Order: sequence, then C-alpha cells, then structure tokens
Amino acid sequence: MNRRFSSLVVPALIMTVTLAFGAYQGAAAAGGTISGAVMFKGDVPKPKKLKVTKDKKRCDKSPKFDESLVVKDGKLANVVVYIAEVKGGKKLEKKAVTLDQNGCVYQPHVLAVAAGADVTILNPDKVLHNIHTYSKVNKPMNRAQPKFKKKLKVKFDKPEIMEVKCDVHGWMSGWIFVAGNPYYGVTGEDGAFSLTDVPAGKYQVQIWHEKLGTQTKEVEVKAGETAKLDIEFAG
Ligand SMILES: [Cu+2]
Repeated sequence: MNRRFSSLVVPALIMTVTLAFGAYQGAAAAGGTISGAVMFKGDVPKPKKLKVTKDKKRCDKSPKFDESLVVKDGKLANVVVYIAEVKGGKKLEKKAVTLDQNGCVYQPHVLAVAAGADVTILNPDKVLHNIHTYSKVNKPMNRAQPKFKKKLKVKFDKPEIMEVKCDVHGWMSGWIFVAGNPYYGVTGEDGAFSLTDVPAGKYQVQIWHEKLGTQTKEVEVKAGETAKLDIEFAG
C-alpha cells in the first residue's frame, strides 16, 4: 500500500467503523435552534403531599409534594426534550452535575447528564439513603449512602432514561436522563426548552414525561434559523 493510498483509506475506514456503531461525532458545526414550550391541557390535580414515614426528624422538616406532574400556569415542568438520532454536531460537553437528597427528596426531580460525565450525589441529611436506579441499558446502581458519606460520585455511560428510588425512603422518587449527544433539555416551571446549534436537517424530536409518556415530533432545522416547537400534553 503506498502512502497516498493509505492516507485516504484509513480515515474512511475509521469513519465507517464509528458510524456503524452509531457513535455521536462531536465537532463544531453551524446549525439552527429548536425551541418552544411544553404545555399541559386539562385539570391539574392538587399535588399529593408525600407521607414521611421514616427519619422524620431529618426528612420531615418541610412539607413535600409528589412531583410527577408539575404544572404552573399551564406550563409543564420536568419534561425532557431531546433528539435521539443525530450523527454529528456540536461537542457533547461532559459537564459534571449534582443530585441532591436534601430533606430526603431528589433535587432536581429530573436530572439530565451527558453520558460519561460525573454525577455527584449529595447526602446532607445525616441519615442512610440507598440510591437505586431502575436502569435497563446502564448497569443498575443499588448503593447505600450512609449518613457519614456526604458525597458519592457515579457515572452513567449509555443513553437512557431511568427511574431512581431510595430503598430506605419509599417516597423518594426521581429520574435521570443520560444524554448521548448535546441536543437535550429539561423544562423548568416555564415549560421552555431550547436545543441550539443543531445541524441543518430533519429530526424526530422526543418529548418525554414520566407520567404522560413520550411524543415524537418531526422538525426541520435550517442553519441560522429557529424552528418553533410547541408541545401539548393532555391530562
Ligand atoms: Cu433516602
């Protein structure tokens, strides 16, 4: 094989192999934005007060409410908006994130993290917690965090949405979204999301809510433009 030939063949081979495994290719790219808001239509049930049955001194300092449906002025919080299938685009930043258990409740209720990034789980409660992820793609985590262990550091390597529960405190419930590319967001109280620098093209945008399920919307992105995407869930 002469040098000129091999310099052409090797990168092509690497690319073929990587794409075959579906790996996300991060590189700077000019793109557009997908943004909008997630709305909830219907009667909003009054959030249920969670019953603290254990470690009351530490866990029952303030009232806690079920967060499986958080609606404010018609806007739906805790919705993950993401693109599952995208081959390339901007770099996936492995930004470290924190999951706090302060007061025996997961904060945030829905945590989003890049695959392979550090997740620090805090236990300021001076009680025993046991973090249990109901994951199917990643290896399930089932780990005690005794009261003296104020921080636990973990990583999730594969894209997945998994439920998290505490085996000690039955009312503790949350979700972790592990992202395989940088095009994701979780709505806050304003229901808003924005996916930026999306390479031009057509995408199936996934809109996930723990109770209301998943919607898929096709969106076309044009470079330098914003594609508006407003979503409605009915209760
Ligand atoms: Cu706990």
